[in-house]
Amino acid sequence: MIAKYPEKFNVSYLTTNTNIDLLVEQALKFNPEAVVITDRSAFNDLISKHTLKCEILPVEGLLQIARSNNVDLIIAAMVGFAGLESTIEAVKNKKKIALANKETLVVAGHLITDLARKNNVDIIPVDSEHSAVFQCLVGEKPESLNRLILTASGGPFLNRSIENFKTISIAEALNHPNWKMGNKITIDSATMMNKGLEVIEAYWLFGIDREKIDVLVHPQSIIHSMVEFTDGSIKAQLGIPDMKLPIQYALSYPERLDFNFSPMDFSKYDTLTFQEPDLLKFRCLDLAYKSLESGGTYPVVLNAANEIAVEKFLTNQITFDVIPDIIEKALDKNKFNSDPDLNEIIECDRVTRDICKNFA
Ligand code: MN3
Repeated sequence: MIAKYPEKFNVSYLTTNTNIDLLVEQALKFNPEAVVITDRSAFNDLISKHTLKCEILPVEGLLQIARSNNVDLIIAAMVGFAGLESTIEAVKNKKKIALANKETLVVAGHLITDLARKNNVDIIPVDSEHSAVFQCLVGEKPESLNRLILTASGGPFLNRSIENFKTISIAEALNHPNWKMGNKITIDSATMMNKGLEVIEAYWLFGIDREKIDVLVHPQSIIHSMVEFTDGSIKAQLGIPDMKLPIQYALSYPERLDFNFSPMDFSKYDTLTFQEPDLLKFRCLDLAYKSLESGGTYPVVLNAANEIAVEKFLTNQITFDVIPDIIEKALDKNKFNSDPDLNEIIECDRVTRDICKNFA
């Protein structure tokens, strides 16, 4: 998409954690000023190869990007807590943010939205549900918003009985029915923690009461989310599940650019179905709702404990059904702080990870 619109977009920086091959391919294509490789050994690897003309920077380079005068938009798409500090720095430096990293708002929504307001910075969601809501809200007044309905595919275990959650294999959990995504978010989709994180993300992005954010299971993933207004009218945003569209919209907003899409054939989707989420089966979603309600450091603990629990599952240390147990135990141990600053968030995240490493 960026290659298609060279007059609109100019790539100044590219970053990766470990995916060096793709980074090199993109750097040769877009000629950035510099690339950042956050993983230390991947960084050393690339440095030793010296295949690029541009500067090659380690993880500290993220802050350089956030402060650069040549950058007006940053796509924040790192996985998990790792994206927090550079995103905050970018907002402080008045960079428009296309936000793909939901964890950032989950753990520090109050800090980021405050800073964005003070610095007059737009945060444009990339997450497909939030992009859908964002698109439905164009031209509407905030006070007309009555309810957000975030749709959820329900993941691969929607119809599996909870008694059989213990025997779920890693391969089964990584096999998402509708979306191709990274490992962490795919497991989050299987536990429905992903939807829980998205409820918290929506709370901060759209400034709506948490009681007015509903989750609706819609296995076909054709409706990406909906907004109900005070007159009862409901707007939905639909399309074939393809992340390229919300990414492009975040970059082109408020314009729409052409997109080489395959037209939606509704006859192939003659049945769109909906159901309430089962909070007893998908306890992670319930824990996320409760964490949002309790506020303060609870979402920080929720997120850190989830990251550790997912990692333990992916490395065969725990079974799938234990993921919510670990998160619940961590939430019980939270030393509650109702209004944590950045350092307190970082400390709470670190302490929670330490505690969770000993849970099994
Ligand atoms: Mn999503």
